[in-house]
Amino acid sequence: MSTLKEVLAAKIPQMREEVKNLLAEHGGKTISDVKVAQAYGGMRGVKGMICDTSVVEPDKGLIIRGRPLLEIKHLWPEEIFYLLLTGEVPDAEAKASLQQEYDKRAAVPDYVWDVLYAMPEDSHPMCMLDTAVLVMERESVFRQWYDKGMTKQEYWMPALEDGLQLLAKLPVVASGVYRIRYKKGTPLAWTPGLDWGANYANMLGIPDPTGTFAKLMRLYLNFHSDHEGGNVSANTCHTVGSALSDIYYAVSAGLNGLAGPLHGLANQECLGWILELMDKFGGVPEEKQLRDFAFETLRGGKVIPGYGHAVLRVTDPRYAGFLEFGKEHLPEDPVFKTVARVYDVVPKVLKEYSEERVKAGKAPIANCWPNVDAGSGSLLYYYGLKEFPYYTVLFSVSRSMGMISQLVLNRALGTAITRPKSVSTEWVKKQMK
Ligand code: AMX
Repeated sequence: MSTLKEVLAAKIPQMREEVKNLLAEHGGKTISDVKVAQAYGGMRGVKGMICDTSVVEPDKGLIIRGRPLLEIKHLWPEEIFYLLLTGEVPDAEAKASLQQEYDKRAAVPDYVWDVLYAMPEDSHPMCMLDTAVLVMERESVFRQWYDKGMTKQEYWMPALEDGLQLLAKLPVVASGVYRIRYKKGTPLAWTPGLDWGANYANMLGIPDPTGTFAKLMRLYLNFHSDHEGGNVSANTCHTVGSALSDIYYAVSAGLNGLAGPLHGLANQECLGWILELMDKFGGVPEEKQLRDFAFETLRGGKVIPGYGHAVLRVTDPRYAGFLEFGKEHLPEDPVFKTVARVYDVVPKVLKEYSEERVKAGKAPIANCWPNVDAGSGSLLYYYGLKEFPYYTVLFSVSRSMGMISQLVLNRALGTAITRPKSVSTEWVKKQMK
């Protein structure tokens, strides 16, 4: 049976050869032009980096290694990580082997708990998670190998080891953050032989007599694993990693980006908005009440969390997958029913509001459909995970798979340090004359 490292070692020479030939033959050709509005607008749509783990099609959503997400929603997180890295779904043996790799690496150093316990009681769970990842930097095998001296060809090997170490520890640390921050008791230990998703569910300490919460966790960890290379967290992780900073530095930096309200933090805001709505109307609101509440939010200068996307122009398949899970497992739950009703009303409200904006000379809302964050919170809430500032931590554990696989592949390909050219407003003005 081959380990993940052996499978990658066999594939990497071919990947390198492919890129070398592509560059030799087409290196001088253009793949993107940049408009002034894009330079001022977050580089939206500028094709300026490579990511082979996944793509996001505006009309289809996430496609991991050529497989549309809803076709692979049954895969467990271990299988997704293997797929992201190698392009192949592992067979049962390879999956079990990866689970054993995690078993060997899941112990968390004591100093991590000391640091977490020393943090102020009102620290945001994301700040606690990012700090824990960063403080483990001293464990980096990449840094040890680098300090001793290694060839560029070898970079990916200690990077993979760091990645496996971090992935194995993340559910332990993240569940520990939950238990410390919300005073649920001391952190719980990893159970050898149990899969990554069920282990995380188990260590949170949420009662799960039917195993459905563990099922939701596997789905959640699958759905959030990757979203190509340009989003804030992946792009930040890539940029920091491109300086040969190790995986602990790079992933912690990426997660700091995920902690922003326009990115990963939106999922905590979504449930807050839903509960506020239910509170105002004493339960599941009528469509008219919901419509008024949505307009009130927009006219108050706020965004409707969970709706809109930088790339997607359709309902996010991840939202669709969560909606399907909710319909199967908790169809009568009032919070879930409210989420489903929001989906019937808010896209129309956003379209109307967008037309008003355009009349007032503002940019339209490019996408009025729900993104991943619009529904997941209601499912977590139902199973008893009610502390919604924690939700971005779950997102982080999952997204680390994408960031780590992208980083290992970039080490294998020897991707250059990131250094786009910035220009000044003066320069732009001169060009336009
Ligand atoms: N409610 C109100 N206004 C919205 C909106 C929403 N849900 N989505 C977009 N808009 C507004 C923008 O704020 C922007 O207004 P401005 O010109 O006055 O600043 C205008 O529409 C144009 O924006 P856009 O081109 O449609 O979107 P974008 O690529 O600039 O931003 C995103 C994308 C996700 C940040 C934005 O849609 C948003 O703020 N959504 C709500 C927050 C959210 O759900 N974030 C989660 C994203 C997914 C994730 O990373 N987890």
